[in-house]
Amino acid sequence: MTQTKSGRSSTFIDTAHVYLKAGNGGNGASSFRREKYIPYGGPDGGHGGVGGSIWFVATSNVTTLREIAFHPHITAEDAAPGGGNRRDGANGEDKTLYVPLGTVIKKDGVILADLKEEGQRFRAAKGGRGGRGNTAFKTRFNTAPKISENGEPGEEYEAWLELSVLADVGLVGFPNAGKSTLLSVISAARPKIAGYPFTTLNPNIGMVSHKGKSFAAADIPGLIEGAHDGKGLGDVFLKHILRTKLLVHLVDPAGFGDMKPEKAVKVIEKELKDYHPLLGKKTALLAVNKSDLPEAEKVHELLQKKFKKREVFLISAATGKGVSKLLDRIIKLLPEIKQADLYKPESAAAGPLAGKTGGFRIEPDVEGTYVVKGARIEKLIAMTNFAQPDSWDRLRRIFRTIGLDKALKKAGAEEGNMVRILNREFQWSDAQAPTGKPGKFAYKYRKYNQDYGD
Ligand SMILES: Nc1nc2c(ncn2[C@@H]2O[C@H](COP(=O)(O)OP(=O)(O)OP(=O)(O)O)[C@@H](O)[C@H]2O)c(=O)[nH]1
Ligand SMILES: [Mg+2]
Repeated sequence: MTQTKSGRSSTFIDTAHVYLKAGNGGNGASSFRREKYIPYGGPDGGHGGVGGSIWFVATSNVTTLREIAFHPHITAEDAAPGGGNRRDGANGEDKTLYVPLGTVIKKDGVILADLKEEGQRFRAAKGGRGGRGNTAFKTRFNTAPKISENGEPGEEYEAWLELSVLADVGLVGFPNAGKSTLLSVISAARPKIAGYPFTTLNPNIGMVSHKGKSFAAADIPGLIEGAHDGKGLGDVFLKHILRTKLLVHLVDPAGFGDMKPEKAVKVIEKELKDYHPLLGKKTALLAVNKSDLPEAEKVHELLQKKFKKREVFLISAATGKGVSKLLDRIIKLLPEIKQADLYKPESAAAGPLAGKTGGFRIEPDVEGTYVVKGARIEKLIAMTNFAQPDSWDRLRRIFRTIGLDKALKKAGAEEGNMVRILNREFQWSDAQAPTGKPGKFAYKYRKYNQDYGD
């Protein structure tokens, strides 16, 4: 296992900042049937294919976000354009990424998905729809349309992935208390065990089966005083027990350093509470470990006396003594814990998911320039094939229908002003449109070569 400078294992990574770009839809085709002896063959331009989407799938086969964090540029395939003879373009292939159970996907601080179940799927970025070929624009009045749509751009944004390990039971305690030993005894997990502090550098999870019941247990690195503030390895991993239902607090009868076991228990519990109030309220079973050591029994009695309302167990992770009784209690307690009391990942800011806003808004830019923003209108621009005069007419018509002309006029737009939408700029004119009736607004157009940052 490789180690980073901080001494932390670099194989366990629980956050990833990624850039997602789903595949663009294919452009529709504008084409006409041309065959011998068939005059006026009619439009036969096929539709573009659908762009590939990006999916995240939760699986217990993966335990870290490492792969994703190291390859943060995630794209799905673009679709192929439509062709003549009604040939539709091929769809782009989807991209599927596997993430550990307990992965939360966020955009601008808002939770999009919380993947908790085995096989749970989330489409994080949707591939663009294919542009329609000119066959779709045939009407009674226009039997030979030279209009085809461009493909819809695939969804594109930056996302944050955060993993908080999902386990029913969390094992906590000072370093060297025997947490990893216990996990190795009750499950098939094989965490590293050694007689020095901070053996465990990242959380381990094991499935425990006991008397026909099963649950997941997580062993997190040892906590020390100040862990909630970042001392030791503590705070990085405390979040991983936030979502557990129950804690088992292992106590070393020898205490920790100069600290007596009784004090040690209080220190750990304070760390938990200081990190998050919910951790302080979680049901926690105390278990004095290493019962084979001579002082263990006395420590057990003492703790039982000091913490009257608590259940205190005496076990030996090494010999297995008392472990079955502890597991009995755990499987009895687990179903009694209410889901409602558990921690739920929170969104940083409440609000509607971005990208869902219909309509548009006009923002004055530099003198004489207006920027029009809105998901729908921007999509319309992206899907317009500006090489086709007929597409132009269609765009003008839509602008009029959705009220953009009126809104621009109300916003103070004057003859010759610029109107910018997405990466295109139009010159706005109240004069006669090339094809329209007098008094309708016209747009002359020029393309911006580069995209705008926002
Ligand atoms: N005598 C005795 N030793 C034990 C028992 N359980 C664990 N140990 C020993 O205690 C030491 C620490 O055990 P670990 O399981 O690595 O402890 P940990 O709590 O995971 O420690 P960190 O990962 O450093 O936080 C090892 O040398 C174990 O062999 C026990 O029941 N009796
Ligand atoms: Mg350990």
